[in-house]
Amino acid sequence: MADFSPLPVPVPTGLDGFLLWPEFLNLDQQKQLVESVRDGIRIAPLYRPVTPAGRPFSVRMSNFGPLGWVSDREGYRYQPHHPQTGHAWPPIPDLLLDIWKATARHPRLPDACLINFYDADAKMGLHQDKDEADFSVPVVSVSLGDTAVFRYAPPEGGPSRTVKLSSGHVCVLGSKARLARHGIDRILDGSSQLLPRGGRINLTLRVAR
Ligand SMILES: O=C(O)CCC(=O)C(=O)O
Repeated sequence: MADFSPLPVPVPTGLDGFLLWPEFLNLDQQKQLVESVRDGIRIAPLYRPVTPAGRPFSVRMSNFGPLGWVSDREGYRYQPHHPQTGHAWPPIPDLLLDIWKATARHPRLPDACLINFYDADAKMGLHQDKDEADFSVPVVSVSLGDTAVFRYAPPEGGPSRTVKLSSGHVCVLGSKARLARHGIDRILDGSSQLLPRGGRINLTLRVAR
């Protein structure tokens, strides 16, 4: 089990069930995850999915795990293979499983980890994570590289707020916030030196089935 001590205290987010740990990961752990992502995308290359309406995402994606989240003209779903290569996704790195155990505190382990890569212009519209079978299991999200402006709003709607997610931040959407609306307004280009060519990696761990 990776050492996350001293375990930081989550900061207030104003939304019940949305937990945010700034700088949860030290620099070595962040670099280790970047290496794991590099290894992963050698097996399962980043690609640009399209929405069911045929619009390309600005984010490029890949996955770790027995299941990976994909989007195409057929809709949103989880599947065991990369849509372009047809090969299985690489396994979820142990460090990510340790982060899950330390933050989600749920008896089930994730079976899917979406890799989102944002370049300086990429963003993600407000949405809910609803393609999973059991909404009682939280979602855990890890940020690496350039800082993102993360927008969130209660599941039932109402005013949204923003918070900056910097490299090493970890957040959990669970209980009343499991179906929170959330997205990425923008990337603060050049805000981190972690990725030599800039950009942001987000790793979102979920139990899909
Ligand atoms: O990049 C992020 O922090 C959010 C990613 C996200 O909302 C998703 O993959 O559903």
